[in-house]
Amino acid sequence: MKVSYFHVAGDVPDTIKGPDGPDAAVVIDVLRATTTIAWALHNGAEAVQTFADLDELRAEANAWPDEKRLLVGERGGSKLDGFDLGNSPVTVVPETVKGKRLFMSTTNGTRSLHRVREVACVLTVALPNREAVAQRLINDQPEQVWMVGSGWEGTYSLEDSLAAGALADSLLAAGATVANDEMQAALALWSQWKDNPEACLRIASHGQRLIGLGDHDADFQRCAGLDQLSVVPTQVEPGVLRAVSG
Ligand code: 3SL
Repeated sequence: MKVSYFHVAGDVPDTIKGPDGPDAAVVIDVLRATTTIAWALHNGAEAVQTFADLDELRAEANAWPDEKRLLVGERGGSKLDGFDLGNSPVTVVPETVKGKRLFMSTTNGTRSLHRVREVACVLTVALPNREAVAQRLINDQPEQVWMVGSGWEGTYSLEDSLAAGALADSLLAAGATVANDEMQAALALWSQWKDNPEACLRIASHGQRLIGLGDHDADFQRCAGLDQLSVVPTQVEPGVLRAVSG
């Protein structure tokens, strides 16, 4: 297994669609989309359907029974008006999400998912389900794995690289090899922060943005909690993620 990392959707080469493309893509948005997805599916959501475009989201959601859907929307770190939930892993508790489909759009994370949606195997990872996703990849042994961060509006983000390094650390221990310099740098970052990932999330620019918006202590705790969940969010049709245990 060869593992590469791309910081943001815009860095993903167009060869993604050809014979040199990946066998598996793993999308990362530690703060907070892929952490919210992992917790929502762990807590019993039927599926999370992701959208880059809000009009498409509303059209699809309107075709779904009212009592079985939740609209999850975030822009700039805040909940969108008219949506049921913002993008926080703390709010997707069983009483709210069990049996429901979450129609979700976020500033960056859902764009990365959109970029890779045609890959044969698409997973999402965050720190709480890092080991579960690693075990799935180790079992399935895809030849080329592309991890894709979400960043912030096209720019690098520290916390996504941290999680890429965390996942790669587990994969390398099982025999995987590094295929690009971005992956090598992410491993170095993980080795620096692995004893205190929350500190890394808090100094990251998006961590600072969230702190500027108000108290996000519970979000930081949840997003930094390592290897707590066995759920592996897996794309089952374009844009639709379901829980599969690792
Ligand atoms: O950028 C995104 O997709 C979001 O995860 C950002 S936030 O953490 O909800 O502010």
